[in-house]
Amino acid sequence: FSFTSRNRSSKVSLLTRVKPSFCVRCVSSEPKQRVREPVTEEGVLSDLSTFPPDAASIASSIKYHAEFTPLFSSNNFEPSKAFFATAQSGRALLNAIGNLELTGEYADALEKLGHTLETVASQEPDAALGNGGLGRLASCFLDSLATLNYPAWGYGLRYKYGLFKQHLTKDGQEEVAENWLEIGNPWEIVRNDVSYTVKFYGKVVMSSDGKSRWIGGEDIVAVAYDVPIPGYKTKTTINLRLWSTKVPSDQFDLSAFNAGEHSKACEAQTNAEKICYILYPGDESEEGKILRLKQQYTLCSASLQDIIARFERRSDGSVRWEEFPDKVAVQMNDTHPTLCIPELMRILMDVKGLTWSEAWKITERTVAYTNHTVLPEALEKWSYELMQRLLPRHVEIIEMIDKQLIEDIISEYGTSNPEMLEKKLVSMRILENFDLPASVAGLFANPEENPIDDKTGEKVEATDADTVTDKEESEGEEKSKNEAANKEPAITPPKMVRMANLCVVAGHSVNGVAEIHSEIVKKDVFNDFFQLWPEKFQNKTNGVTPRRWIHFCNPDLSALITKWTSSNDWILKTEKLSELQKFADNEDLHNEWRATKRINKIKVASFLKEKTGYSVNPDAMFDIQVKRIHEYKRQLLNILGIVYRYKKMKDMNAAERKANFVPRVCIFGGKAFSTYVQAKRIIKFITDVGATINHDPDIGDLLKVIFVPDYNVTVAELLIPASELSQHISTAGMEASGTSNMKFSMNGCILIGTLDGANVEIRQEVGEDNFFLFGARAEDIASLRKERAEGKFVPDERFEEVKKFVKSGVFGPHNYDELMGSLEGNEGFGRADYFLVAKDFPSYIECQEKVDVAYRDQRRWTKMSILNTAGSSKFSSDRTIHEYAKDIWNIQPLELI
Ligand code: NBX
Repeated sequence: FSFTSRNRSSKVSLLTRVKPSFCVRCVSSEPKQRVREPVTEEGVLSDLSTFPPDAASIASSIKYHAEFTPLFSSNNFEPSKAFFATAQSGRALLNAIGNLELTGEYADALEKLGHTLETVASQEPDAALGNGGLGRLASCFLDSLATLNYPAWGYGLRYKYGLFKQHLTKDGQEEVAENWLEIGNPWEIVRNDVSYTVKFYGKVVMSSDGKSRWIGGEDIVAVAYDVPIPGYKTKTTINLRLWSTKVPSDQFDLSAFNAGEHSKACEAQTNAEKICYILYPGDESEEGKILRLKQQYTLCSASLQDIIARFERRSDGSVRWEEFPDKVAVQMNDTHPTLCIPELMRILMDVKGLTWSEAWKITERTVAYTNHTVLPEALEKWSYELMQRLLPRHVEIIEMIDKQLIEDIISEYGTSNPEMLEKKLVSMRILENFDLPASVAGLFANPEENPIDDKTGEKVEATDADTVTDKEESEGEEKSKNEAANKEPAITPPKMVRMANLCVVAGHSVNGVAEIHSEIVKKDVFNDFFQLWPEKFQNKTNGVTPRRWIHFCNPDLSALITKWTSSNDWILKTEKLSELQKFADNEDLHNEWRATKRINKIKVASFLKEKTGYSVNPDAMFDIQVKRIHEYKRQLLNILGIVYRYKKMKDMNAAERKANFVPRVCIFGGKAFSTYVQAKRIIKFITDVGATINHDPDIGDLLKVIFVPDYNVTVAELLIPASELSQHISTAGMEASGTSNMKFSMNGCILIGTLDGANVEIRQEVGEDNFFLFGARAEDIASLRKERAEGKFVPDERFEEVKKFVKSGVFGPHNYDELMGSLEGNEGFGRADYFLVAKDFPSYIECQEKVDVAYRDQRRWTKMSILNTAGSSKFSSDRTIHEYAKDIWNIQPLELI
């Protein structure tokens, strides 16, 4: 079907594919001049409205995002600055037609065909190809890049299966494969003309010209699938290029197949295809580790080959490699794309013939790194031995970078203090558990034997008096032999490659994702690097797109904001949201605000009924914690707070209960990583608590506890607009930023939280009175942990009471010993309450009592809610992207002609 849009005279056909040969792309030699040229071999889009009408397809214009590594490639002459990430974008249709301002027309057209937009939209499976916040952030960034007309692309892998579908059974979480491509994917354009060979294994040889060459091994092919990302109210559409892997066509073993050895014939094919089967395949086995490393390398190699090929094509025959960093930026979103560094070095040196120092200068100026976690166990390390087998040339390059780093460190700190120098080297080196190179090893062999002259930094020659006689030496040897024989054989620690260190060393910029997190990155995680290169370190506080996270997911609130701020400018200029402040006490706004929230709550109530069978009262407070299940995010603190509330209710009579408690619907959602046992226990515990409380006739509507299965972007779009209180209660210093906190605040939800991640900035922006703060501060965590581990901390009586209550079996026969044991101040069951649940429990429950008091006063609550929306303007990803563009990528928006 077709129709003429309000703003654009273009026919739009649903579910037709854009033919690559009809695509256009933008080219400009200056940021402000843009001309369009037809593209035949590469279907890069800039402007949907310029597609021939019969080919212009909304359906193919925007799509899912996978675990991707957007390489936002910018530069002056083509859209291609690079950004690496994971994407998790949910559904595409409403976002696409919304950004093109065609929602009304689409709805009308569908109605004429006997359908509603809502039903059609609900047919689309969520593209849950990301993991959590990291991936969703990348999707928001793509929306902002397109909206703001920045020349940028995303790159990623096209996973056949998403993370997993979460089912809840009587045993807790069960994972089921998520076959999101099963019924086809109208949002992608397969580009069989854009493919690259990616190599694994093999060996490095020196060719006659003295250059290293990587030969042999196993080759696979990465084929591009393009996903157009249209901006809001602009003609710009950027590209998300996802790679799918297959076996090179000449490698199908026809003779084996004909000889009846079918499995053998298909082996190479399966090997290649399985690289893109799933996101984060289990990596406990050796096979699993190899697969993950193959995924990372495929992404890096194919994307860089693509970027370089485009750079060369644009260079009019004379490639000036030194200009590469002016034209291309690669933003590595976490460490998954770290192999970009040695891959760019390899291509520049081994394929393009540059010298080490030329290639290094280019690489350094091109790549930048965003850190998303301070958890030491989440900082990626790869086995050196495995990496050397799979990527022998890259390991040589990494060794060279490591050697160069050692030299830099020595030249900065000198050798006069070997102890300090050794500490620096141990903490900063890319290669972990390695001996020092021979050139410096002597310094540390035995400082007693090799004293260093403090003034000159030179080794002092041994005098006769220092000389060990042969006899003494052999006696010494004998002694050590005896000692060794009596000891357990020493376990040699495995040699590892530290990916984050490589990113910090090679990147010209390193950023955290919220102010407090960036400070921790400087003061703690990468402090030694910060001391050496302070100019590299930056903060880029995360943001979320106000299009998806207010305008589309909460149309009633959007209309209200437009009405009260007198225009819809706020969608692009979120600073206009602050105009709501002047109406924070206006009764009419209050009534409309509350009515909007109530409509959203009713929608959620019917969703919960359908998904879980539980009925909830839409007049109760909707209290929500939705995020990945992780001990540091402390869903356990939330549920123990609920248990405390329940126990208190049980100790009262009906009248007292009613007088003392505000009715609440406590909603949880989130996936636990499939091998994260403790996280799965938490899910099981929450569902068990819910099963008891929800069926307790004494409690009724006063308290409901619901775990929403299979939390994803679509569920978030439904829950967030209906939320009144949301929980962001991580142990201070552990959540890098959080982004759902921003979405909740934008939608007029009040946060209860610790001073962690972006909470700190949200509280500053919305005002201290409009945020429920509790808990220990980041700077106190280390000493509190120590106190807890040493058994010096005495938990609050109320906490002990709650644990006893759980152990009494009130929530069923399941044994929660291990879960509850993790909260004891000893190491018996894990990490001695490492996340300080016991410590923060009293301030948390007291804060929750203040929440009840505030909610009873609906005028006060509504004002707080309005002031949250009004104060959330900083958290638009448009602001974040402008900062990346200016401070890291050095790019400007294109001005459309
Ligand atoms: O990135 C998340 C952080 O936890 C959030 O605080 C932050 O807001 C968000 C965006 O900056 N990190 C995250 O989602 N990490 C991963 O998904 C991840 C997955 C696997 C892995 C490392 C990180 N090996």
